[in-house]
Amino acid sequence: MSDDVEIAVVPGDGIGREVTPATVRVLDALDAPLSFSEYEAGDAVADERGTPLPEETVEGVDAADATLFGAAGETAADVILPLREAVGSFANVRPVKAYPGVDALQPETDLVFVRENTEGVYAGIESELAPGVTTCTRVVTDDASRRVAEFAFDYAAERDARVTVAHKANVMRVTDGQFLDSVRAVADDRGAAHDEALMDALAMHLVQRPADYDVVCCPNLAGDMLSDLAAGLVGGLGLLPSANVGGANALFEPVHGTAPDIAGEGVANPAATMLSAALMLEWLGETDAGERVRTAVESVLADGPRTPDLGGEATTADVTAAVLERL
Ligand code: GGG
Repeated sequence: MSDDVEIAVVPGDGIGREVTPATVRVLDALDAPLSFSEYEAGDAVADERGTPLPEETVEGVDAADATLFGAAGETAADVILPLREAVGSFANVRPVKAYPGVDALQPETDLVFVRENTEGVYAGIESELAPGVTTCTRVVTDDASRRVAEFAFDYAAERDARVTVAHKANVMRVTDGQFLDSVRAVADDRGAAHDEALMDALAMHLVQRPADYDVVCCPNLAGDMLSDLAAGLVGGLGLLPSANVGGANALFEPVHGTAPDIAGEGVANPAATMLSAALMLEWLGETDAGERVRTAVESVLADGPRTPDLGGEATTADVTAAVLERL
């Protein structure tokens, strides 16, 4: 591994403060020349300093080779969205996979959501027109839609997989219509086959037959919701990593949030963050190191200690110790 790979670590709030340090311990144990700088973001720093995203955090993320992020709570819109923008990400990649040994509603699930990461209703262009009357502006552009579609088709081609585009263009004719037209144009340019699915029906089909899907290209908010739904097929959000990619820099984070119901108890499942770190290592070109982390996590999921979300009684520290042993 090349020298001085600088990782910005932003634990955020809630269980982000438990699973992120656990993951840094695993990265440290790889004995690779990674260096870590920790930065604050989220609800706690907002209370202390009046801003959820201090300037030095954005500068640190900007300067780092990659960022490992934990979780954001009430201030998510002021933290995750600007950080994703800071790394220039336009695609949020969320693999959803059933792991051997983990109870899953749908054990054959193995798919990846590629979520548009910059626009749509998720951009939060909202206002109150008058008391009790609110509005949200949804911007969907051909450029951003084609850009994420190109990414999804490239991603699928590398894996010999098929793209399904999720949309609701029969109702959201202009905005989802634009997204769908842009994805179709990319598919046409490439001569690539793809499937199209109305996102409400897709939600049902994902539950019934997830094996029908490989790479699901989604508008921003739909990608957030459908990936959480799919987490329920494989054992929960404690297992879903994500990569915010597309730019010169990238940010990796578990799909889950701060989990206030268990925060502080030391029982959060660190697997999603560790698997996010594996994606980060691969993105950095350190495929062997990434594979070591993923294999160790999968081995622990198969027959090691389990946190309560997976039906066990182990703590975050127990799972981390087991991953370290199997690295
Ligand atoms: N680790 C990601 C996190 O904090 N998730 C909570 C959340 O609100 N996520 C929304 C999103 O991923 O856009």
